[in-house]
Amino acid sequence: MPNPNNVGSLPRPQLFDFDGVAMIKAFTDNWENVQNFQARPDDIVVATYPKAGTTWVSCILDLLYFGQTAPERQTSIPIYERVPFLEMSISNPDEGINFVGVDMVHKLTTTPRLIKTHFPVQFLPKSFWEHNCKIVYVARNAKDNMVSYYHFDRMNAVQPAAGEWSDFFQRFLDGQMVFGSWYDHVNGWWQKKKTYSNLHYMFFEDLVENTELEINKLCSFLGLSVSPEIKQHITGQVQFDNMKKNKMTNYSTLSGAVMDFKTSPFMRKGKVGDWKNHFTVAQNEKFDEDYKQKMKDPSLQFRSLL
Ligand code: PPS
Repeated sequence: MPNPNNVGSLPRPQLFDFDGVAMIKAFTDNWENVQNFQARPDDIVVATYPKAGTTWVSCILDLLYFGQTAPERQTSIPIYERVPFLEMSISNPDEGINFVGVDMVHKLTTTPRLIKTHFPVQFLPKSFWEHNCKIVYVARNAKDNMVSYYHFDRMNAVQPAAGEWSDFFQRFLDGQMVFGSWYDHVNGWWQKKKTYSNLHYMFFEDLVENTELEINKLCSFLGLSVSPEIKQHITGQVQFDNMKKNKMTNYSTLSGAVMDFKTSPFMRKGKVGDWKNHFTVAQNEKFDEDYKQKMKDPSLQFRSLL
């Protein structure tokens, strides 16, 4: 009997505690090489809790830096190769899968290198801090983040099985998700921003509300001078429907072996407030109570929780 939690022939992994953070082997197997990674001063890191808008911001950055000079990238290289996932280390030769983030970064020929990570702040390799690299952190409100993560775990063989929604809901509150607690993640990076000025902290909800404004803020942070016409063009290129249609941004190149798009596509809804279609009234009350206990810093405010 095939395991219904598997996608393709890959067995679903187990979570384990790794220095106080729930992790899976795919993101710890290459630990030494990842931690010893040598950053360059102009490397740009996109850091997020999973499902917070990584791909969206990765595409924006790629277009800002290379949209004019290397437009062929956009139509020939999947976003996960243009912006490699540093800590990923998975290989399944039978399925033709071999993703080792560090090696993928080393193969990049363009400058700056754009690098994705889902690490909580304490796991980021020290070389990035030593070189004062620019870091873009994207955060998404916990309820929508949870829902998006649930659908991702249903369809992605690299992740532990999602299980029942009610169990997933509780595991999210308990921080038993790959890359640990959402609460620790968004707070950890928020605290870092207070002392590390090369960190730009942005919110998924702001991107939905006004993508162009967020692109403007990104350009200021990165010191990029981009014409209003190009910014407007990029805003159009990264709208949800366009990214969903685009094979180089919608992850369809991984559909089958790793991801099961019949269960749920990678570009699923891209909305704020979809949690209302998932949370029961009781779950919402429980969530809100728990949230108050965990989110103690009044300077970190998320929108669209109500
Ligand atoms: S991952 O796997 O952690 O890298 O996923 P990530 O890219 O962080 O998050 C995926 C969610 O972001 C939504 N998304 C977008 N929403 C609106 N507009 C654009 N352009 C866009 N691009 C990605 C994507 O649909 C996932 O959210 P959900 O709520 O599941 O749709």
